[in-house]
Amino acid sequence: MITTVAATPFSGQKPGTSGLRKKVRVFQQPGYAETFIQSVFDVAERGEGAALVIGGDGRFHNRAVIATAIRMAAANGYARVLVGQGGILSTPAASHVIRKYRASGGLILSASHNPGGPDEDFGIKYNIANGGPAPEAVTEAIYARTQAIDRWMIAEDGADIDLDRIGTSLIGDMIVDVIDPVADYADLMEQLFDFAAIREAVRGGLTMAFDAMHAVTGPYATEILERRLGFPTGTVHNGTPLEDFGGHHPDPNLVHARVLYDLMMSPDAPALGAASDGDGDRNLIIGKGIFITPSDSLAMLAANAHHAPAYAGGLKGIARSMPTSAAADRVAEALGIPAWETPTGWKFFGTLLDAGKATICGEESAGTGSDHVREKDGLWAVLLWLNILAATGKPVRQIAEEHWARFGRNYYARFDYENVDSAAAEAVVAALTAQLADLPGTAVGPLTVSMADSFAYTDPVDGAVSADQGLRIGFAGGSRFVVRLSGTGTQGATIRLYLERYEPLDGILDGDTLTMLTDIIDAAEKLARIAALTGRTAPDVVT
Ligand code: VG1
Ligand code: CO
Repeated sequence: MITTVAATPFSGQKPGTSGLRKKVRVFQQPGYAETFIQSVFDVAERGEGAALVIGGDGRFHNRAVIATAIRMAAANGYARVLVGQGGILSTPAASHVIRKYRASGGLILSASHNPGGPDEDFGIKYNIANGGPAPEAVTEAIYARTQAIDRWMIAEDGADIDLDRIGTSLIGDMIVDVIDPVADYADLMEQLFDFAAIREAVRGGLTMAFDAMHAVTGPYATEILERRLGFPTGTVHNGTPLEDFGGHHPDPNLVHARVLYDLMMSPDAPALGAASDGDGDRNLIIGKGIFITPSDSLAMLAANAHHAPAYAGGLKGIARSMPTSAAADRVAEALGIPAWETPTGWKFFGTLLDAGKATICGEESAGTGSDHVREKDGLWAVLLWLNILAATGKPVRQIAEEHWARFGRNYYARFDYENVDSAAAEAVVAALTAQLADLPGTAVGPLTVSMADSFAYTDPVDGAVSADQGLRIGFAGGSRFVVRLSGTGTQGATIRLYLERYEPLDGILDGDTLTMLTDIIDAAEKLARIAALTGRTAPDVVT
Protein backbone atom coordinates (compact mmCIF):
# COMPACT_ATOMS: atom_id res chain seq x y z
CA MET A 1 0.00 0.00 0.00
CA ILE A 2 1.22 3.45 -0.93
CA THR A 3 0.39 6.63 0.88
CA THR A 4 0.43 9.90 -1.03
CA VAL A 5 1.04 12.87 1.24
CA ALA A 6 0.10 16.37 0.12
CA ALA A 7 3.01 18.80 0.33
CA THR A 8 3.92 22.42 -0.18
CA PRO A 9 7.40 23.47 -1.36
CA PHE A 10 10.14 24.48 1.06
CA SER A 11 12.27 27.38 -0.08
CA GLY A 12 16.01 26.97 -0.52
CA GLN A 13 16.23 23.28 -1.41
CA LYS A 14 18.99 24.13 -3.85
CA PRO A 15 21.88 21.68 -4.11
CA GLY A 16 25.26 23.40 -3.75
CA THR A 17 28.78 22.26 -4.65
CA SER A 18 27.98 18.79 -3.36
CA GLY A 19 24.30 18.19 -2.72
CA LEU A 20 21.78 19.81 -0.39
CA ARG A 21 23.38 20.65 2.96
CA LYS A 22 21.51 22.15 5.87
CA LYS A 23 21.40 21.99 9.62
CA VAL A 24 19.91 18.76 11.01
CA ARG A 25 17.06 20.81 12.49
CA VAL A 26 16.13 22.01 9.00
CA PHE A 27 16.04 18.43 7.76
CA GLN A 28 13.93 17.44 10.76
CA GLN A 29 11.03 19.65 9.72
CA PRO A 30 8.12 17.38 8.78
CA GLY A 31 8.25 16.63 5.07
CA TYR A 32 11.55 18.43 4.40
CA ALA A 33 13.68 15.41 3.50
CA GLU A 34 10.66 13.74 1.88
CA THR A 35 9.92 16.58 -0.54
CA PHE A 36 13.57 16.75 -1.58
CA ILE A 37 13.83 12.99 -2.11
CA GLN A 38 10.53 12.96 -4.00
CA SER A 39 11.85 15.76 -6.22
CA VAL A 40 14.91 13.62 -6.97
CA PHE A 41 12.73 10.63 -7.83
CA ASP A 42 10.47 12.82 -9.98
CA VAL A 43 13.34 14.01 -12.19
CA ALA A 44 15.81 11.10 -12.02
CA GLU A 45 16.38 9.13 -15.19
CA ARG A 46 15.44 5.56 -14.36
CA GLY A 47 14.02 2.89 -16.53
CA GLU A 48 11.92 -0.15 -15.83
CA GLY A 49 13.48 -2.33 -13.10
CA ALA A 50 15.76 0.44 -11.84
CA ALA A 51 17.91 -0.06 -8.75
CA LEU A 52 18.82 2.66 -6.26
CA VAL A 53 21.81 2.70 -3.91
CA ILE A 54 21.40 4.34 -0.50
CA GLY A 55 24.10 4.94 2.06
CA GLY A 56 25.57 7.60 4.25
CA ASP A 57 28.45 8.57 6.46
CA GLY A 58 26.77 7.44 9.67
CA ARG A 59 26.15 10.89 11.04
CA PHE A 60 23.24 11.84 13.27
CA HIS A 61 19.87 11.57 11.43
CA ASN A 62 21.33 9.12 8.87
CA ARG A 63 19.20 6.17 9.91
CA ALA A 64 15.94 8.10 10.04
CA VAL A 65 16.31 9.47 6.51
CA ILE A 66 17.49 6.13 5.13
CA ALA A 67 14.46 4.33 6.55
CA THR A 68 12.21 6.90 4.89
CA ALA A 69 14.10 6.88 1.59
CA ILE A 70 13.81 3.10 1.27
CA ARG A 71 10.04 3.18 1.70
CA MET A 72 9.75 6.14 -0.68
CA ALA A 73 11.78 4.23 -3.28
CA ALA A 74 9.29 1.36 -3.00
CA ALA A 75 6.37 3.75 -3.48
CA ASN A 76 8.08 5.32 -6.49
CA GLY A 77 8.49 2.13 -8.45
CA TYR A 78 12.13 1.21 -7.94
CA ALA A 79 12.67 -2.53 -8.37
CA ARG A 80 15.58 -2.80 -5.98
CA VAL A 81 17.38 -0.84 -3.29
CA LEU A 82 20.92 -1.61 -2.19
CA VAL A 83 21.73 -0.14 1.19
CA GLY A 84 24.90 -0.42 3.23
CA GLN A 85 24.67 -2.29 6.52
CA GLY A 86 23.93 0.15 9.33
CA GLY A 87 23.12 2.73 6.65
CA ILE A 88 26.84 3.09 5.99
CA LEU A 89 28.50 3.64 2.62
CA SER A 90 31.45 5.94 2.15
CA THR A 91 30.97 8.29 -0.79
CA PRO A 92 33.52 6.48 -3.01
CA ALA A 93 32.10 3.09 -1.96
CA ALA A 94 28.60 4.29 -2.89
CA SER A 95 29.93 5.38 -6.28
CA HIS A 96 31.46 1.95 -6.80
CA VAL A 97 28.31 0.10 -5.72
CA ILE A 98 26.19 2.17 -8.16
CA ARG A 99 28.54 1.21 -10.99
CA LYS A 100 29.07 -2.40 -10.02
CA TYR A 101 25.37 -3.25 -9.65
CA ARG A 102 24.32 -1.00 -12.57
CA ALA A 103 21.98 1.03 -10.43
CA SER A 104 20.25 4.01 -12.00
CA GLY A 105 21.62 6.22 -9.24
CA GLY A 106 22.10 6.64 -5.54
CA LEU A 107 21.32 8.80 -2.55
CA ILE A 108 24.36 9.67 -0.45
CA LEU A 109 23.46 11.06 2.94
CA SER A 110 26.33 13.16 4.16
CA ALA A 111 27.53 16.62 4.97
CA SER A 112 31.09 15.43 4.40
CA HIS A 113 33.64 17.25 6.57
CA ASN A 114 31.02 19.37 8.34
CA PRO A 115 30.39 18.47 12.01
CA GLY A 116 27.52 16.13 12.94
CA GLY A 117 24.96 15.92 15.75
CA PRO A 118 21.51 17.34 16.53
CA ASP A 119 22.70 20.95 16.16
CA GLU A 120 25.09 20.35 13.30
CA ASP A 121 24.89 19.45 9.63
CA PHE A 122 23.20 16.92 7.37
CA GLY A 123 23.03 16.51 3.63
CA ILE A 124 21.51 14.59 0.72
CA LYS A 125 23.25 14.19 -2.60
CA TYR A 126 21.99 12.40 -5.69
CA ASN A 127 24.45 10.51 -7.89
CA ILE A 128 23.63 9.32 -11.39
CA ALA A 129 24.17 5.98 -13.11
CA ASN A 130 27.87 6.59 -13.82
CA GLY A 131 28.37 6.73 -10.04
CA GLY A 132 29.14 10.42 -9.99
CA PRO A 133 27.38 13.46 -8.51
CA ALA A 134 24.48 14.66 -10.62
CA PRO A 135 25.65 17.31 -13.09
CA GLU A 136 24.33 20.85 -12.87
CA ALA A 137 21.52 20.27 -15.39
CA VAL A 138 20.15 17.53 -13.10
CA THR A 139 20.62 19.44 -9.83
CA GLU A 140 18.87 22.43 -11.41
CA ALA A 141 15.97 20.21 -12.48
CA ILE A 142 15.77 18.79 -8.94
CA TYR A 143 15.73 22.30 -7.51
CA ALA A 144 13.04 23.40 -9.93
CA ARG A 145 10.97 20.38 -8.94
CA THR A 146 11.33 21.18 -5.22
CA GLN A 147 9.73 24.54 -5.94
CA ALA A 148 6.64 22.97 -7.52
CA ILE A 149 6.25 19.78 -5.50
CA ASP A 150 2.74 19.06 -4.23
CA ARG A 151 2.97 15.51 -2.92
CA TRP A 152 5.31 12.75 -1.90
CA MET A 153 4.77 9.02 -1.82
CA ILE A 154 5.75 6.40 0.70
CA ALA A 155 5.06 2.68 1.13
CA GLU A 156 3.20 1.80 4.28
CA ASP A 157 5.27 -1.37 4.62
CA GLY A 158 8.96 -1.51 5.28
CA ALA A 159 9.15 0.13 8.68
CA ASP A 160 10.55 -3.14 10.01
CA ILE A 161 13.55 -3.37 7.65
CA ASP A 162 16.56 -4.18 9.80
CA LEU A 163 19.43 -2.06 8.49
CA ASP A 164 21.92 -3.88 10.68
CA ARG A 165 21.32 -7.33 9.24
CA ILE A 166 22.89 -8.22 5.89
CA GLY A 167 20.29 -9.92 3.72
CA THR A 168 17.38 -9.50 1.37
CA SER A 169 13.77 -8.58 2.08
CA LEU A 170 10.80 -7.21 0.17
CA ILE A 171 8.65 -4.12 0.38
CA GLY A 172 5.78 -4.93 -1.94
CA ASP A 173 7.60 -5.91 -5.16
CA MET A 174 10.77 -4.03 -4.33
CA ILE A 175 13.84 -5.98 -3.22
CA VAL A 176 15.83 -4.48 -0.37
CA ASP A 177 19.40 -5.72 -0.19
CA VAL A 178 21.31 -4.78 2.93
CA ILE A 179 24.90 -5.25 1.79
CA ASP A 180 28.33 -5.34 3.39
CA PRO A 181 29.45 -1.73 2.86
CA VAL A 182 33.16 -2.55 2.82
CA ALA A 183 33.70 -5.78 0.83
CA ASP A 184 33.07 -4.57 -2.75
CA TYR A 185 35.17 -1.48 -2.21
CA ALA A 186 38.06 -3.34 -0.57
CA ASP A 187 38.05 -5.84 -3.46
CA LEU A 188 38.24 -2.98 -5.95
CA MET A 189 41.25 -1.49 -4.15
CA GLU A 190 42.93 -4.87 -4.25
CA GLN A 191 42.53 -4.90 -8.05
CA LEU A 192 44.04 -1.44 -8.50
CA PHE A 193 47.09 -1.68 -6.27
CA ASP A 194 49.93 -4.09 -5.63
CA PHE A 195 48.82 -5.37 -2.24
CA ALA A 196 51.55 -8.03 -2.23
CA ALA A 197 54.27 -5.38 -2.59
CA ILE A 198 52.73 -3.22 0.13
CA ARG A 199 52.43 -6.25 2.46
CA GLU A 200 56.06 -7.03 1.79
CA ALA A 201 57.06 -3.44 2.62
CA VAL A 202 55.02 -3.59 5.83
CA ARG A 203 56.88 -6.75 6.82
CA GLY A 204 60.09 -4.89 6.01
CA GLY A 205 59.19 -2.07 8.40
CA LEU A 206 56.93 0.36 6.49
CA THR A 207 54.79 2.11 9.10
CA MET A 208 51.80 4.43 8.93
CA ALA A 209 49.09 6.08 11.00
CA PHE A 210 45.59 6.60 9.62
CA ASP A 211 43.16 8.92 11.39
CA ALA A 212 39.57 7.97 10.50
CA MET A 213 38.34 10.90 12.62
CA HIS A 214 35.46 8.79 14.03
CA ALA A 215 33.94 8.96 10.56
CA VAL A 216 32.98 6.54 7.83
CA THR A 217 36.43 5.33 6.77
CA GLY A 218 37.05 3.51 10.08
CA PRO A 219 35.67 0.13 8.94
CA TYR A 220 37.17 0.50 5.46
CA ALA A 221 40.63 1.41 6.73
CA THR A 222 40.62 -1.32 9.36
CA GLU A 223 39.72 -3.97 6.77
CA ILE A 224 42.15 -2.76 4.12
CA LEU A 225 45.13 -1.49 6.11
CA GLU A 226 45.11 -3.79 9.11
CA ARG A 227 43.47 -6.98 7.80
CA ARG A 228 44.46 -7.11 4.14
CA LEU A 229 47.78 -5.24 4.18
CA GLY A 230 49.08 -6.40 7.55
CA PHE A 231 49.66 -3.09 9.29
CA PRO A 232 49.54 -3.69 13.03
CA THR A 233 46.31 -3.29 14.99
CA GLY A 234 46.10 0.31 16.12
CA THR A 235 47.38 1.72 12.82
CA VAL A 236 43.85 3.07 12.34
CA HIS A 237 43.11 5.77 14.90
CA ASN A 238 39.56 6.85 15.83
CA GLY A 239 38.25 3.95 13.73
CA THR A 240 34.74 3.68 15.16
CA PRO A 241 32.21 5.85 13.30
CA LEU A 242 30.27 8.06 15.72
CA GLU A 243 27.09 10.02 14.98
CA ASP A 244 28.77 13.23 16.12
CA PHE A 245 32.34 12.34 15.10
CA GLY A 246 33.29 12.59 18.76
CA GLY A 247 32.33 16.25 18.74
CA HIS A 248 35.03 17.16 16.19
CA HIS A 249 34.97 18.37 12.61
CA PRO A 250 35.76 15.30 10.49
CA ASP A 251 37.85 17.53 8.25
CA PRO A 252 41.31 16.18 7.45
CA ASN A 253 43.29 19.40 7.48
CA LEU A 254 46.09 20.74 9.65
CA VAL A 255 43.64 22.33 12.06
CA HIS A 256 41.23 19.46 12.67
CA ALA A 257 43.74 16.62 12.26
CA ARG A 258 46.18 18.35 14.57
CA VAL A 259 46.97 15.26 16.64
CA LEU A 260 48.07 13.38 13.53
CA TYR A 261 50.08 16.37 12.34
CA ASP A 262 51.87 16.65 15.68
CA LEU A 263 52.67 12.93 15.57
CA MET A 264 54.09 13.27 12.06
CA MET A 265 56.30 16.17 13.14
CA SER A 266 57.61 14.24 16.17
CA PRO A 267 60.58 11.86 16.37
CA ASP A 268 58.08 8.94 16.67
CA ALA A 269 56.51 9.65 13.29
CA PRO A 270 55.74 6.66 11.07
CA ALA A 271 56.62 6.81 7.36
CA LEU A 272 53.16 8.00 6.34
CA GLY A 273 50.38 9.84 8.15
CA ALA A 274 46.97 10.04 6.53
CA ALA A 275 43.41 10.97 7.37
CA SER A 276 40.03 11.10 5.66
CA ASP A 277 36.85 13.09 6.15
CA GLY A 278 33.28 12.40 7.28
CA ASP A 279 32.21 10.59 4.11
CA GLY A 280 35.59 9.18 3.10
CA ASP A 281 36.23 11.09 -0.10
CA ARG A 282 39.02 13.40 1.09
CA ASN A 283 42.58 12.64 2.09
CA LEU A 284 45.34 14.27 4.08
CA ILE A 285 48.89 13.14 3.38
CA ILE A 286 51.80 13.86 5.70
CA GLY A 287 55.24 12.30 5.46
CA LYS A 288 57.69 12.08 8.31
CA GLY A 289 58.27 15.75 9.08
CA ILE A 290 56.68 17.00 5.85
CA PHE A 291 53.12 18.00 4.95
CA ILE A 292 52.18 17.42 1.33
CA THR A 293 49.63 19.94 0.09
CA PRO A 294 46.71 18.30 -1.73
CA SER A 295 47.69 20.09 -4.94
CA ASP A 296 51.22 18.68 -4.68
CA SER A 297 49.87 15.27 -3.76
CA LEU A 298 47.81 15.24 -6.96
CA ALA A 299 50.89 16.11 -9.01
CA MET A 300 53.14 13.60 -7.23
CA LEU A 301 50.57 10.80 -7.49
CA ALA A 302 50.13 11.48 -11.20
CA ALA A 303 53.90 11.52 -11.76
CA ASN A 304 54.33 8.20 -9.93
CA ALA A 305 51.06 6.41 -10.69
CA HIS A 306 52.77 3.98 -13.08
CA HIS A 307 54.08 2.12 -10.01
CA ALA A 308 50.52 0.86 -9.36
CA PRO A 309 49.19 -1.94 -11.59
CA ALA A 310 46.00 -0.09 -12.56
CA TYR A 311 47.97 2.87 -13.95
CA ALA A 312 51.05 1.07 -15.29
CA GLY A 313 49.78 1.57 -18.83
CA GLY A 314 49.85 5.35 -18.47
CA LEU A 315 47.34 8.10 -17.85
CA LYS A 316 44.93 9.55 -20.41
CA GLY A 317 44.89 12.98 -18.87
CA ILE A 318 44.92 14.86 -15.57
CA ALA A 319 42.07 17.10 -14.44
CA ARG A 320 42.10 19.58 -11.59
CA SER A 321 39.66 22.15 -10.28
CA MET A 322 40.52 25.75 -11.14
CA PRO A 323 41.65 26.82 -7.64
CA THR A 324 43.96 23.77 -7.39
CA SER A 325 47.60 24.65 -8.04
CA ALA A 326 49.07 24.20 -11.49
CA ALA A 327 51.59 21.61 -10.21
CA ALA A 328 49.63 18.81 -11.90
CA ASP A 329 49.68 20.67 -15.24
CA ARG A 330 53.49 20.43 -15.31
CA VAL A 331 53.27 16.68 -14.82
CA ALA A 332 50.70 16.38 -17.62
CA GLU A 333 53.01 18.37 -19.88
CA ALA A 334 55.96 16.09 -19.07
CA LEU A 335 53.81 13.01 -19.70
CA GLY A 336 52.50 14.48 -22.95
CA ILE A 337 48.86 14.16 -21.89
CA PRO A 338 46.11 16.78 -21.58
CA ALA A 339 45.58 18.86 -18.42
CA TRP A 340 41.99 19.93 -17.77
CA GLU A 341 40.83 22.79 -15.57
CA THR A 342 37.27 22.52 -14.24
CA PRO A 343 35.13 24.45 -11.76
CA THR A 344 35.16 23.41 -8.09
CA GLY A 345 33.25 20.22 -7.28
CA TRP A 346 33.66 16.61 -8.36
CA LYS A 347 30.56 16.71 -10.56
CA PHE A 348 32.61 18.48 -13.24
CA PHE A 349 35.06 15.58 -13.64
CA GLY A 350 32.38 13.02 -14.58
CA THR A 351 32.16 13.78 -18.29
CA LEU A 352 35.98 13.82 -18.68
CA LEU A 353 36.29 10.46 -16.92
CA ASP A 354 33.40 8.92 -18.85
CA ALA A 355 34.87 10.12 -22.15
CA GLY A 356 38.32 8.72 -21.34
CA LYS A 357 39.88 12.18 -21.43
CA ALA A 358 41.28 12.01 -17.88
CA THR A 359 42.44 9.21 -15.59
CA ILE A 360 43.39 11.11 -12.43
CA CYS A 361 41.58 14.12 -10.99
CA GLY A 362 42.10 16.30 -7.96
CA GLU A 363 41.11 19.33 -5.96
CA GLU A 364 43.08 21.51 -3.58
CA SER A 365 40.49 20.69 -0.91
CA ALA A 366 42.10 17.30 -0.27
CA GLY A 367 40.23 15.43 -2.98
CA THR A 368 42.00 13.03 -5.32
CA GLY A 369 40.65 10.17 -7.37
CA SER A 370 40.68 8.32 -10.65
CA ASP A 371 38.46 6.68 -13.21
CA HIS A 372 37.92 3.66 -10.89
CA VAL A 373 34.82 5.44 -9.50
CA ARG A 374 33.21 8.83 -10.13
CA GLU A 375 33.87 10.41 -6.74
CA LYS A 376 37.03 11.53 -5.06
CA ASP A 377 38.41 8.78 -2.91
CA GLY A 378 40.36 9.26 0.31
CA LEU A 379 41.59 5.71 0.87
CA TRP A 380 42.43 5.32 -2.80
CA ALA A 381 44.89 8.22 -2.50
CA VAL A 382 46.39 6.72 0.66
CA LEU A 383 46.80 3.35 -1.06
CA LEU A 384 48.39 4.90 -4.13
CA TRP A 385 50.89 6.66 -1.86
CA LEU A 386 51.56 3.37 -0.08
CA ASN A 387 52.00 1.59 -3.40
CA ILE A 388 54.51 4.24 -4.50
CA LEU A 389 56.40 4.09 -1.19
CA ALA A 390 56.54 0.29 -1.42
CA ALA A 391 57.61 0.24 -5.08
CA THR A 392 60.29 2.93 -4.82
CA GLY A 393 61.49 2.32 -1.28
CA LYS A 394 61.77 6.12 -0.97
CA PRO A 395 60.43 8.15 1.94
CA VAL A 396 57.72 10.76 1.28
CA ARG A 397 60.21 13.61 1.73
CA GLN A 398 62.50 12.27 -0.98
CA ILE A 399 59.63 11.80 -3.40
CA ALA A 400 58.55 15.41 -2.76
CA GLU A 401 62.02 16.90 -3.06
CA GLU A 402 62.80 15.01 -6.25
CA HIS A 403 59.46 16.14 -7.66
CA TRP A 404 60.18 19.82 -6.97
CA ALA A 405 63.70 19.49 -8.35
CA ARG A 406 62.22 18.19 -11.57
CA PHE A 407 59.12 20.36 -11.98
CA GLY A 408 59.65 23.38 -9.71
CA ARG A 409 57.40 24.03 -6.74
CA ASN A 410 53.95 25.59 -6.47
CA TYR A 411 53.78 27.06 -2.97
CA TYR A 412 50.14 26.99 -2.02
CA ALA A 413 47.76 27.90 0.79
CA ARG A 414 44.03 28.46 1.19
CA PHE A 415 42.61 30.96 3.65
CA ASP A 416 39.00 30.37 4.76
CA TYR A 417 36.92 33.13 6.34
CA GLU A 418 33.95 31.29 7.80
CA ASN A 419 30.47 32.37 8.80
CA VAL A 420 30.93 35.81 7.27
CA ASP A 421 27.88 38.00 6.91
CA SER A 422 26.49 37.03 3.48
CA ALA A 423 26.10 40.62 2.30
CA ALA A 424 29.71 41.43 3.25
CA ALA A 425 30.95 38.33 1.40
CA GLU A 426 28.96 39.31 -1.69
CA ALA A 427 30.44 42.80 -1.43
CA VAL A 428 33.98 41.36 -1.57
CA VAL A 429 33.12 39.46 -4.74
CA ALA A 430 31.31 42.45 -6.29
CA ALA A 431 34.13 44.90 -5.52
CA LEU A 432 36.80 42.63 -6.97
CA THR A 433 34.64 41.81 -10.00
CA ALA A 434 34.28 45.53 -10.69
CA GLN A 435 38.08 45.91 -10.90
CA LEU A 436 38.78 42.92 -13.15
CA ALA A 437 38.88 44.73 -16.47
CA ASP A 438 41.34 47.35 -15.24
CA LEU A 439 43.76 45.09 -13.39
CA PRO A 440 45.96 43.56 -16.14
CA GLY A 441 49.24 45.48 -16.29
CA THR A 442 48.79 47.00 -12.82
CA ALA A 443 51.65 46.74 -10.32
CA VAL A 444 50.71 45.59 -6.83
CA GLY A 445 53.77 45.82 -4.58
CA PRO A 446 56.51 43.87 -6.37
CA LEU A 447 53.97 41.95 -8.50
CA THR A 448 52.38 42.80 -11.82
CA VAL A 449 48.92 41.55 -12.73
CA SER A 450 49.04 39.53 -15.94
CA MET A 451 45.40 38.42 -16.11
CA ALA A 452 42.17 38.85 -14.18
CA ASP A 453 38.84 37.22 -14.89
CA SER A 454 35.79 35.45 -13.57
CA PHE A 455 36.28 31.78 -14.38
CA ALA A 456 33.73 30.32 -16.78
CA TYR A 457 33.84 26.73 -18.00
CA THR A 458 32.55 25.05 -21.09
CA ASP A 459 32.49 21.29 -20.63
CA PRO A 460 34.60 19.88 -23.48
CA VAL A 461 32.41 16.78 -23.69
CA ASP A 462 28.80 17.96 -23.47
CA GLY A 463 29.24 21.69 -24.01
CA ALA A 464 27.51 22.67 -20.75
CA VAL A 465 28.51 26.16 -19.64
CA SER A 466 29.11 27.16 -15.99
CA ALA A 467 29.81 30.84 -15.37
CA ASP A 468 30.93 32.72 -12.24
CA GLN A 469 33.09 29.93 -10.86
CA GLY A 470 35.59 32.12 -9.03
CA LEU A 471 37.69 35.25 -9.56
CA ARG A 472 41.26 34.67 -10.75
CA ILE A 473 44.02 37.23 -10.50
CA GLY A 474 47.25 36.03 -12.12
CA PHE A 475 50.67 37.68 -11.86
CA ALA A 476 53.68 37.59 -14.15
CA GLY A 477 55.75 34.51 -13.34
CA GLY A 478 52.88 32.12 -12.67
CA SER A 479 51.71 33.25 -9.23
CA ARG A 480 48.07 34.04 -8.55
CA PHE A 481 45.24 34.30 -6.11
CA VAL A 482 41.64 33.17 -6.47
CA VAL A 483 38.55 34.26 -4.56
CA ARG A 484 35.31 32.33 -4.45
CA LEU A 485 32.42 31.69 -2.10
CA SER A 486 31.88 28.22 -0.68
CA GLY A 487 28.87 26.23 -1.84
CA THR A 488 28.88 23.69 0.98
CA GLY A 489 28.36 25.78 4.11
CA THR A 490 25.20 25.88 6.17
CA GLN A 491 25.69 29.14 8.05
CA GLY A 492 26.48 32.60 6.65
CA ALA A 493 29.05 32.69 3.87
CA THR A 494 32.55 31.27 3.66
CA ILE A 495 35.07 33.21 1.60
CA ARG A 496 37.89 31.09 0.21
CA LEU A 497 41.11 32.85 -0.78
CA TYR A 498 43.49 30.58 -2.67
CA LEU A 499 47.14 31.65 -2.89
CA GLU A 500 49.79 30.23 -5.18
CA ARG A 501 53.37 31.09 -6.10
CA TYR A 502 55.42 29.19 -8.61
CA GLU A 503 59.15 28.75 -8.02
CA PRO A 504 61.09 27.37 -10.99
CA LEU A 505 63.66 24.58 -10.69
CA ASP A 506 66.48 27.03 -9.93
CA GLY A 507 64.37 28.95 -7.39
CA ILE A 508 63.87 28.47 -3.65
CA LEU A 509 62.49 24.95 -3.30
CA ASP A 510 62.68 24.50 0.48
CA GLY A 511 61.08 27.72 1.68
CA ASP A 512 58.41 28.19 4.32
CA THR A 513 55.02 28.33 2.57
CA LEU A 514 53.52 31.41 4.20
CA THR A 515 56.81 33.31 3.94
CA MET A 516 57.03 32.47 0.27
CA LEU A 517 53.46 33.66 -0.23
CA THR A 518 53.87 37.03 1.56
CA ASP A 519 53.73 39.22 -1.56
CA ILE A 520 50.65 37.42 -2.84
CA ILE A 521 48.90 37.64 0.51
CA ASP A 522 49.60 41.40 0.51
CA ALA A 523 48.38 41.75 -3.06
CA ALA A 524 45.18 39.84 -2.24
CA GLU A 525 44.51 42.08 0.71
CA LYS A 526 45.02 45.22 -1.39
CA LEU A 527 42.83 44.05 -4.24
CA ALA A 528 40.14 41.90 -2.55
CA ARG A 529 39.96 44.01 0.64
CA ILE A 530 38.58 41.19 2.76
CA ALA A 531 39.61 42.87 6.02
CA ALA A 532 38.18 46.23 5.00
CA LEU A 533 34.86 44.85 3.73
CA THR A 534 34.20 42.09 6.29
CA GLY A 535 36.12 43.22 9.37
CA ARG A 536 37.98 39.91 9.34
CA THR A 537 41.69 40.53 9.84
CA ALA A 538 42.73 36.87 9.82
CA PRO A 539 41.34 33.68 8.30
CA ASP A 540 39.62 31.08 10.50
CA VAL A 541 41.37 28.18 8.82
CA VAL A 542 44.60 28.06 6.83
CA THR A 543 45.16 24.90 4.84
C1 VG1 B 1 34.27 22.28 -1.02
C2 VG1 B 1 35.59 22.17 -1.73
C3 VG1 B 1 35.41 21.43 -3.05
C4 VG1 B 1 34.77 20.06 -2.79
C5 VG1 B 1 33.48 20.26 -2.03
C6 VG1 B 1 32.84 18.95 -1.65
O1 VG1 B 1 33.37 23.04 -1.78
O2 VG1 B 1 36.15 23.45 -1.95
O3 VG1 B 1 36.67 21.31 -3.67
O4 VG1 B 1 34.51 19.40 -3.99
O5 VG1 B 1 33.72 20.99 -0.83
O6 VG1 B 1 33.72 18.17 -0.91
P1 VG1 B 1 33.08 24.59 -1.46
O7 VG1 B 1 32.00 25.00 -2.41
O8 VG1 B 1 32.68 24.68 -0.01
O9 VG1 B 1 34.36 25.31 -1.69
V1 VG1 B 1 33.09 17.15 0.26
O10 VG1 B 1 34.35 16.17 0.85
O11 VG1 B 1 32.40 18.26 1.27
O12 VG1 B 1 31.92 16.27 -0.54
CO1 CO C 1 33.76 14.59 1.78
